[in-house]
Amino acid sequence: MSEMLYCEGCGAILQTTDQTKAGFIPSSALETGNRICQRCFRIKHYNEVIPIQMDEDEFLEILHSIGQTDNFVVQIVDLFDIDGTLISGLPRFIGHNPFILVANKIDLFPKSVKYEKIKHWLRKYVNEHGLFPEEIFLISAEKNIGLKEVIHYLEKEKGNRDVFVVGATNVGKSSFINQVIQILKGKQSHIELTTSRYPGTTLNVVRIPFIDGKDIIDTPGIVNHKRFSEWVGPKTLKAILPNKTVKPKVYQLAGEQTLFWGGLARIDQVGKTRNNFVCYLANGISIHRTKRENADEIYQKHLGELLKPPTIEEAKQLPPFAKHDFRFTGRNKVDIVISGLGWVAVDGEPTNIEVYVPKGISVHLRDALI
Ligand SMILES: Nc1nc2c(ncn2[C@@H]2O[C@H](COP(=O)(O)OP(=O)(O)O)[C@@H](O)[C@H]2O)c(=O)[nH]1
Ligand SMILES: [Mg+2]
Repeated sequence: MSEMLYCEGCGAILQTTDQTKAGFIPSSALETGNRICQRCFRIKHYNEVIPIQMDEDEFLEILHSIGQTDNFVVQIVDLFDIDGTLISGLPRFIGHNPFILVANKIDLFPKSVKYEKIKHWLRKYVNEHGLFPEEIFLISAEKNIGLKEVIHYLEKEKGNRDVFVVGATNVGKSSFINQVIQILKGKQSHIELTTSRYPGTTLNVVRIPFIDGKDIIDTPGIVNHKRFSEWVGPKTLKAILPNKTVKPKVYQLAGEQTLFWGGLARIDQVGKTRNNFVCYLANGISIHRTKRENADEIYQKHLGELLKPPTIEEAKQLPPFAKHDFRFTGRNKVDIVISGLGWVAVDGEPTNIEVYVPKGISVHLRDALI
């Protein structure tokens, strides 16, 4: 190949020599004018994935280069995993460039939630993490909610700048750009970035003509190794990522009880108190309530069967449980967040709570979101 060609789905440099490396395309396909690598083709048509390791240094270089010129930045976070997908170090990378925060996947929240309340909560939360976006938007890239507002804002405020879309892996960056281009150009656009539930789908920057001769630019995601989605096998991944509005599951616990979220997490109420535990997680994960004193035995006997996901095979790939201790003061409602899996909103009397998740996954407390 003389000139360099890039995959229109993931941004990798197209090559015809090594099937195991990014950007491979059979030469026959390339000759007929195709500009989609084999990996993107398979993700799109068969929902199959061929894992390719993204070089993290290469990626940080991309991010740093954003800060060296005049750009407008859109940071996307996943509303279902805010803590796991917020990049609080963003200003370090983008310098003085302005940015907005676009919180995606609002379609997963119960219909009754008040957008203004969530936005208010988010603003406070990101401010506390040292981020001061120009504006915050709640959207669903998939269900086309709130996209027009973002486009209007960009049209008005971006000035003579390219727009870089950044964020953690899997927050919906590519889905967002596909939808924006669809709204702006309709069927004229033949461009479709590859999207999938597997982290690491986009491999390089992809420039797409946007407004006023400027581009909108897709980027690979930053990997956060403390999220569930970075640890589990494909079957478990499918089960834990919600694809529909999440139905909160309410448990009234009356002392020394345990909730298992499949075999992925165990939440213990320690002490003889009365509490409400409202669980927000993918509808397909079954919750199993038991007496705390029996929890160990049930876990040993039934992991991968009664307690699933994970499947028995995929359970073997997960690290053993590690314990996280929390004190619920009873003063105001809190969420205990398990990164990439969901959260439990706790209300009621003061109590201690123990959470067990595979070692390496982040668990923490926050003010209740809903
Ligand atoms: N429920 C829901 N899922 C979404 C939405 N946007 C994207 N996704 C899903 O999130 C996953 C990652 O999307 P992708 O665009 O590839 O994310 P990227 O890695 O940030 O580019 C895919 O499985 C998408 O179907 C949304 O608005 N709602
Ligand atoms: Mg992507």
